[in-house]
Formats: sequence, C-alpha cells, structure tokens
Amino acid sequence: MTSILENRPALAKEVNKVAEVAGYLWQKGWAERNGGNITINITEYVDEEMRLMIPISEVKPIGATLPHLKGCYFYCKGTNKRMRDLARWPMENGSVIRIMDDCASYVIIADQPVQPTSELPSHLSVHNYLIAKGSPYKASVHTHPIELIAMTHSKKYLEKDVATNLLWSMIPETKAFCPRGLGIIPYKLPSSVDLAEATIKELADYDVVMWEKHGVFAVDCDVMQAFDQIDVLNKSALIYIAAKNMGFEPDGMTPAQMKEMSVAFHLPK
Ligand code: 2HA
Ligand code: ZN
Repeated sequence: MTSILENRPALAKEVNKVAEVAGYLWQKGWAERNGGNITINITEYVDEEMRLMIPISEVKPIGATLPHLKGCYFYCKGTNKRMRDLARWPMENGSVIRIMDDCASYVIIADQPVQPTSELPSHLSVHNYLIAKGSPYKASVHTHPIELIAMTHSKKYLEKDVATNLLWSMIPETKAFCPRGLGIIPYKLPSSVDLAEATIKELADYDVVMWEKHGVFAVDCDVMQAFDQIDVLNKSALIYIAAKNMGFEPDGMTPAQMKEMSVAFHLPK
C-alpha cells in the first residue's frame, strides 16, 4: 500500500518527528496505554494532489464550528492508539484529516481510516485559536508527565505561578526554554468542552498548561519544541523531588539570579 508520505519529504519529516516524540513519551513513562494525544497542522505541506484525494471515511462532525480551520489539514494520533505503537508505525496509529468547508466536520484522507483522538474537539479548537491569533504554532501535545502531575495533588502548587516560579528556580534552562511558565487549569472532565475552553483561555498566557491531576497540554511551532517545553518543566520537578528525597528543601535560584536570566535571554516574564 502506498503512503501519503511517499514523495513528500517535508510532510514525512513532520510526521516522523511526531513518531520520535511518541517514542520519548512512552520511554519516559508519560504515555501509559493510549494516554496522550498529538495533532499537527500540516496545511503548509499540502499539494494539489492531496487536495484532490478522495476521502476514505464518511463526513464526521467535529463537535464544534471552527471558522479558521476552513481548508486545513491535520495529522492526528488515533483514538485508543498507543504512543509506543505510533513511534514505529505513525500512519497505522494516526491519520491525515481534511476540514470541510462548513468548518464543523472533517474527513479522513490517508493512509487508513484511523479515527482521530478523543480530544479532537479540544485540539482543533486550540489550532483554530492559534490561527486566529496569527501564531506560528503548528503542534499540540497532550501527555501525562508523572512528576508534574504529582505536584498538582497539592493545593499549594495550584495557586497562580507558584509551580512556575518553583520550577524555573531549579535550573536556569527551564526559564530560558519554557519562558511563559506553566498555566494551571482546575480539574475538569477529560474530553469535555469545559476543559477545551479553559485550555484556550490559559494558552493566552502560557505555552504549557497543566490539567489538574491529569496531564499537560503544550503548543509550539513543531512537536519537538512542544515536547521540549514539557521536558524541561518535568526535569525541574525531578530536581525538586531529588532534593526533597535527600532530606532538604532546595534553595532554588535567587530572584536576582532569575532576573539576570530574563535580561540575558530577553525573556518575557
Ligand atoms: O487520549 O490522555 O486525555 C487519552 C488521553 C485523554
Ligand atoms: Zn490525558
């Protein structure tokens, strides 16, 4: 069977990045069973032949009307598919979808009729928001990073920017490479409209947001950069926990050292 990735090296490169990240998520223990989802806006790689491809699914409702997605294409992880499988076989555990002109429905065009992620309405609502904003961001990643989730089981870390400042202070790189910090969203039912709406609101101020007692949702230019933002935050959480396990509360970088970082790296906060 031929793949949509054949003779499309730029598109193949983006999908292969998703597969690489899916492997990291599994190796890190952040993607148990079918946990997590990834969607990427691949519209810029679409050629005339792709636009003419006959759908391999019926027309399905998105569950939301998203006016900025007209004519857009996405690669989406499949619902109930495993990240560890996607890492090896991205086109058997994910699919390419085309948004219909009504902006409220989609069809699958390749390679196989793999039903997209259960979080499709929230992922697509986020992409709609990013396009409306004129953002260059093309990737959204949802995953279950162990130590960051553990922190959300304590009320003190759910206060605005308490976790952000703590995590930034563990190692200079975290502020440099996750410069907008970690937004916090109080617990909401997975896949719910409420959760999608709260996520979009929080993404106005943060690139990575935490769903209390569930996981993170990150956006960036590509999937690798979205992963990196989550990875540096979780690394900081691990340093914090390692210090606590050695029996002391870590000092953290001083406010002056953090300020110095912001100036040197031209950081927004
Ligand atoms: O797709 O992680 O939140 C599995 C999930 C849903
Ligand atoms: Zn989840």
